[in-house]
Amino acid sequence: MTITITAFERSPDGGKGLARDTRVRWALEEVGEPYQVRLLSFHSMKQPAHLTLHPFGQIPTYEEGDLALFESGAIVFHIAERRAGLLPDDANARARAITWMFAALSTVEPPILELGTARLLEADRPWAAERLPLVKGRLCDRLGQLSVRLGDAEWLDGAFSAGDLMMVSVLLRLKPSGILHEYRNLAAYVARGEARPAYQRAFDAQLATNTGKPSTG
Ligand SMILES: N[C@@H](CCC(=O)N[C@@H](CS)C(=O)NCC(=O)O)C(=O)O
Repeated sequence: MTITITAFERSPDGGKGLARDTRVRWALEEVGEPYQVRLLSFHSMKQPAHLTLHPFGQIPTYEEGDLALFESGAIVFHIAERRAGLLPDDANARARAITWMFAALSTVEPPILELGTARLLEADRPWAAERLPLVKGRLCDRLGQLSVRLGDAEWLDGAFSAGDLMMVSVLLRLKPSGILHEYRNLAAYVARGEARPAYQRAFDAQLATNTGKPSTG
């Protein structure tokens, strides 16, 4: 059955891979599943046709037969559950990998997004200079804890899993800030994720969309 996902017609990041369709593309590439992409303008994302798929008028969405999903976490989880390659067979290891997916999305991503908001959307507010160090401090607390847990390991819990795919995807949003380099093991972890052939194919595909150039992957 054909899988169709949605992505920005023109991503605000110009193709740096930070839009959340990249993590879905990456999961599909990891499990070797072909997919189609329906590109959406900001305007069309807010129209009834898309709102029936995504109540918040965002990307990505996922359609396969009569199944329609939104939320990148739910989509990656669905892909990982239905196809081999992203979740371990052992029940406990699988539960831990899923735990890391949730940790990425609900514990690590929020302070990263908060930093983006503080820097990009609130910089001209009178209280911005006071707030920014607080936001950065909260983020650094989380990154420090994650860095300690990862230690010298290659991945978060044994072999690469959907938990790593999600954690690397979330941490990638920090790349433009340079903060990642304050945590050498996290920077190396993200680089390992980016070096995976499946990530590169996903990245190239979204870049091709955003630059109009054919994919190199
Ligand atoms: N929690 C959602 C967030 C989705 C989201 O924020 N999508 C962004 C692109 S990465 C979007 O569509 N932004 C445009 C908008 O909100 O109008 C997920 O993980 O899928």
